[in-house]
Amino acid sequence: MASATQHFDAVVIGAGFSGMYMLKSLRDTLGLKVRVYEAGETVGGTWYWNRYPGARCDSDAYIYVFTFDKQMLQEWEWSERYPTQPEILRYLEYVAKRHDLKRDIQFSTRVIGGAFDEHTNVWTVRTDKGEAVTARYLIAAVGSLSHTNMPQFKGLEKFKGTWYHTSRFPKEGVDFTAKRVAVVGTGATAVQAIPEIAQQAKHLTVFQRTANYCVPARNGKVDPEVVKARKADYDGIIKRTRESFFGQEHYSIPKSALEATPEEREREFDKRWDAGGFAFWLANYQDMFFSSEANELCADYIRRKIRKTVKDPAVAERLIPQGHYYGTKRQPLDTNYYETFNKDNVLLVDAKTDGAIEEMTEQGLRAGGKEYALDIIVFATGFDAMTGPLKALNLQGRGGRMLDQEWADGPHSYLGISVAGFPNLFTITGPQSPSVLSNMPVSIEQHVEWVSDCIDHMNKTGKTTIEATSQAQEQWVAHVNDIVNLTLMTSANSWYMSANIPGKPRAFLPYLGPEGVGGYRKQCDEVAAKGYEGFVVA
Ligand code: NA7
Repeated sequence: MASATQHFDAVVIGAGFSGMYMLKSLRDTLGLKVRVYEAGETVGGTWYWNRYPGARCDSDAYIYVFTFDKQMLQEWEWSERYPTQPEILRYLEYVAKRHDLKRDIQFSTRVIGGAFDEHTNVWTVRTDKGEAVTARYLIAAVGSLSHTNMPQFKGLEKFKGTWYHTSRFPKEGVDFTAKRVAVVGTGATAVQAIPEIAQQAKHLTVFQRTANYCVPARNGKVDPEVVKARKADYDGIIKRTRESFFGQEHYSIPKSALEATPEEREREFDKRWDAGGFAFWLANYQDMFFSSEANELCADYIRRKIRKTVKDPAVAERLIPQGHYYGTKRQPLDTNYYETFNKDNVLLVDAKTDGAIEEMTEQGLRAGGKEYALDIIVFATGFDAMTGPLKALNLQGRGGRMLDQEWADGPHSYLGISVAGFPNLFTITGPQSPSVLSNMPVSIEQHVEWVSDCIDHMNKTGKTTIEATSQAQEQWVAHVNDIVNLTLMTSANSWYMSANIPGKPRAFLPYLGPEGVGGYRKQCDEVAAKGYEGFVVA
């Protein structure tokens, strides 16, 4: 192992939204010496890597921002309701420049290991460039959806065409013109990519394993008067999103779907459907996530929409989800997704009715005993979510324990921000925090500020280590599971439930409530106010 030559107060891994703000906060607010390592060539994290056709944010842009710099909120102008991936990268470059962040970020450098030394109480962090540095604090800002899930398809090496994963698309893009293309997967990514690829490709075959309930995004220009009003009300927006359930300005209907009359329900559903975005998912009847009967009413509405949009009834039936409740998988937002299946050059191959993918061949792929000839395969097969990026860091805590071993049966964390046996390690939007169930920047800012306050407290009180107790951690794990077990979420084979990857132990990865991100924020603040209850501070 290379010997450590430089020492930092903190090392931050990742320069996406989380790492950028963590650096800003520790360096400029606390005056600490910080090094950020980032595998990409520039800032952006998730938004640097996910450059597939149609990649854009599913949260409304006006809340998909940093709020720590009020002038940026006034200055920055988004061009549409949901910004595209290149536009988000431009935004993050603007933030990096304005706050002079890049001078402390080492790009094109991947962290390949970290070990806590129990005698000196510092972390040694190793990189793929052969470098090793030490730091008092180690902060994993590695993103929740950054570890690619590329299934081991039999025969992939035989395929003579080209293939890509959506989360590692070539920077120069891919020309699909005159090509026979396949998209494997129909999650939120594929739902964005499919309509775009279908416009260019000679022929597109979509391989669907599980149909999803999609709702319209309704992207477009935002009325300048609305933009103006929002800019004037940012203090209110910040307060409301921070106190909200999902970090969004969406509020559920305080009523059971079963109590509403059919006419009233239809009106409420229409309102949300017409508004587009996450309204149908996050601002629906309050029992939608709890009662199978209430959920069925919402699902039925979407089924009717699919049948109305897709012209071929047999294709429509294949696109209608079976076997999971509405909203229990991540809501994909649709812009011409269902309409795309009306095009002559688009074919849907559904694992349930047409047969599952068996293998890749020289000429394409075989599914349900039939070979499909292809030039390009696009795998939109998602991520080893939340735990994947952290387990890959090769972190060693007290007594030689390894994080991937500690989490062999699923995540164990305290508040989703700390792990027993791993002192001075913090995980921004880590497993068992609200994270992916919220508008990410809201949760990122909350975690960054909490960690920053904690380190400030440590320095001011002359303490050097903070570590979750096993007892507090296991109570938190039980609490996370108790809450989600009250909902329908656990019944789905979703990536939230770790069920998208063979062999990944079934466990709910984020933290749901009971009062959403607002309540969680209060819990974290109370822990700090009680002298970091549940932690050993020494
Ligand atoms: P998702 O939501 O995990 O979707 C991946 C898709 O790929 C989904 O339809 C999967 O089917 C399918 N898949 C995964 N493995 C296979 C195999 N082995 N064979 C066939 N099909 C497969 O990932 P996304 O990238 O769309 O979205 C991830 C998040 O990024 C999204 O939720 C947003 O938060 C941003 P399945 O449903 O598992 O049966």
